[in-house]
Amino acid sequence: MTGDILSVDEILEGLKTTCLGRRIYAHDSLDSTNATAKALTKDGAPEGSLVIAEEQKRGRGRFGREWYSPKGLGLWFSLILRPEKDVEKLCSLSVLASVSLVQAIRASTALPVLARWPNDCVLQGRKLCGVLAEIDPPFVVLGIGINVNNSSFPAELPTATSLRKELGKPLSRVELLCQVLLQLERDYSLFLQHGGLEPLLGRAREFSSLVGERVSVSTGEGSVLGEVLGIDEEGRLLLRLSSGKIRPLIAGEVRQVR
Ligand code: BT5
Repeated sequence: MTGDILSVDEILEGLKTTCLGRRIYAHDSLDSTNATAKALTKDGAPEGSLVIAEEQKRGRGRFGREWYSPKGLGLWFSLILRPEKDVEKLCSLSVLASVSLVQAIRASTALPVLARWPNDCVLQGRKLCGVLAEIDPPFVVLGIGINVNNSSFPAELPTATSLRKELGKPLSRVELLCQVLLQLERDYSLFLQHGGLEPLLGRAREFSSLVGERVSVSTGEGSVLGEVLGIDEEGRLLLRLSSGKIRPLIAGEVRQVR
């Protein structure tokens, strides 16, 4: 793991994909890899292009939140996708990415990571990864942040964790990146072939931190309380309300209720 620098050569050496990451834009520092990737779509960057940075100065989360992206410690990257589908319906790509992330991280570390709908990976409730899929028709920029070798986090992030903290030792970011990209490519092609998440639903359920839990989901139209039944093929969270009615939710912030 000498150096563990995210250089184009090191990444290409370990990469087994045919599309994702075949064109790489590697930077030392960027405001946000998603912002750079969006700009690159205008310059004709091909599908699968990877934008990666050692640090982000203004890494972003959903709803204008910040994503803490310190230098050399994590994987902060974005992929340019062009799914040739009705991209407006693609809220399911963040669900897809969280399932692929769980699979790849479990294979690399054997840690019991789970996916927390719609866009996180967690370990015992602590946030390890975040996904931000931004739709910019006909493109989707899929941004992924993974806390890899952080030994600590700022006080404002008491529920963040990293693979290093959980494993007690550092991990090669390049190897993990190659594993994540390969898994994402497999899952993305399944998604394209079937026109939805259907082939991934078994894993989405198995890896879910929420199935069977009582939750409160805050949506644009207020909070909804219910029990999580699963995820459907459009990536919606299926909630059973106290009336017995099943309500699919497209987006929202989930909080477990004891
Ligand atoms: C997310 O948003 O979780 C999406 C994060 C996506 C980050 C990637 S990095 C590469 C690409 N380029 C970008 O600019 N972004 C993407 P959300 O669900 O809104 O969660 C954001 C919240 O997570 C923040 O308000 C904090 O509470 C917390 N947070 C921020 N940084 C964190 C970190 N490094 N680890 C864990 N939690 C964090």
